[in-house]
Amino acid sequence: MTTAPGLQLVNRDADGVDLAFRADVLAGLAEPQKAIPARWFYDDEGSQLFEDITQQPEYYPTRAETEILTQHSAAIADLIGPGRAVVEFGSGSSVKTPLLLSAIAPSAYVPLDIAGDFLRASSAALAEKFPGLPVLPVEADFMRRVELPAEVADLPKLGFFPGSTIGNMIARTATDLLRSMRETLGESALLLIGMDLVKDEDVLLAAYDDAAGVTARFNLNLLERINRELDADIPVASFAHEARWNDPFARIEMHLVAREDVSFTVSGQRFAMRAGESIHTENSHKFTKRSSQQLLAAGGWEPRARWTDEAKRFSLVLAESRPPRSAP
Ligand code: AVI
Repeated sequence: MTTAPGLQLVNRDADGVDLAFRADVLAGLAEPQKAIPARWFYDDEGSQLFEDITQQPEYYPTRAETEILTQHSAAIADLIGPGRAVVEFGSGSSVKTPLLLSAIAPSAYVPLDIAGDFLRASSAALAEKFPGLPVLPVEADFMRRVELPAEVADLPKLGFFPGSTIGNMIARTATDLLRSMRETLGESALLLIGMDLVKDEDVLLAAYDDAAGVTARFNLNLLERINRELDADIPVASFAHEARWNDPFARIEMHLVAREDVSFTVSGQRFAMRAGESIHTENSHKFTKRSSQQLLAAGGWEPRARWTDEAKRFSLVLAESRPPRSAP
């Protein structure tokens, strides 16, 4: 494994408080529409709850994308060809990554993640499954250009970004990421990206508010995490999980809604909320064929092929890096 020694990605104060977490929470709670970035969901508890969400009957994206990778593996492999270095943006899923790697005969696998522990554990598991494949994890924030290991410098690259995680970003951030991916992967790279599709509102709302209450626990865990880590006293039982469909933006929004008037302290700062007021915690954008094409184009990628699951709930798009041009 090749992680830079001493690489310090999380900035903590003397009490071990993650300073970026505290800054985001304090700034977000001071906004007129309170909001906290979704990336703070994923502490150990939240990561486990997300894994549990993917097992819920209502949460179709993981099963639909796995179906695509299984059913269309031959066509996907044909277009990608053998010998590419697969660069995964994120630590890799225990199911989807092996499906892709077994389908395409890659020359190396390079997972990028800011969460080093998670990265090391998933890389070790992968290396065991694919004994002949060089596995070269890089601990890095992939929202910016990442320096890839020298071993893959001259190999053609395939970026892999499954799960429709791109949908958790607003268009501006998603575009920035797609551009950074081009810079990380270099000329003539390919990108295989999962993009969830617009569909019946009831199906979407159920996927983000499952009957077993796992997504509700995932959302509320953010408040528990603030209490655990930021010296806070948020009355978690006074909040309810809510999933909303925002049609103009074609996205599911998750909110934490105050059931009654509440006041609480976070890191010495006092906040108050009225009953019904919410903290906006996540966007999950859904795409059409057209909107996915537009977003990819804005980020410098041209779709080459597109697959959906049988029920047309989810899409996997293979795109090619395009040099910038100003003429039509
Ligand atoms: C990680 N991401 C793609 C998930 C989604 O569907 O937007 C996160 C999630 N939030 C609630 N359920 C799942």
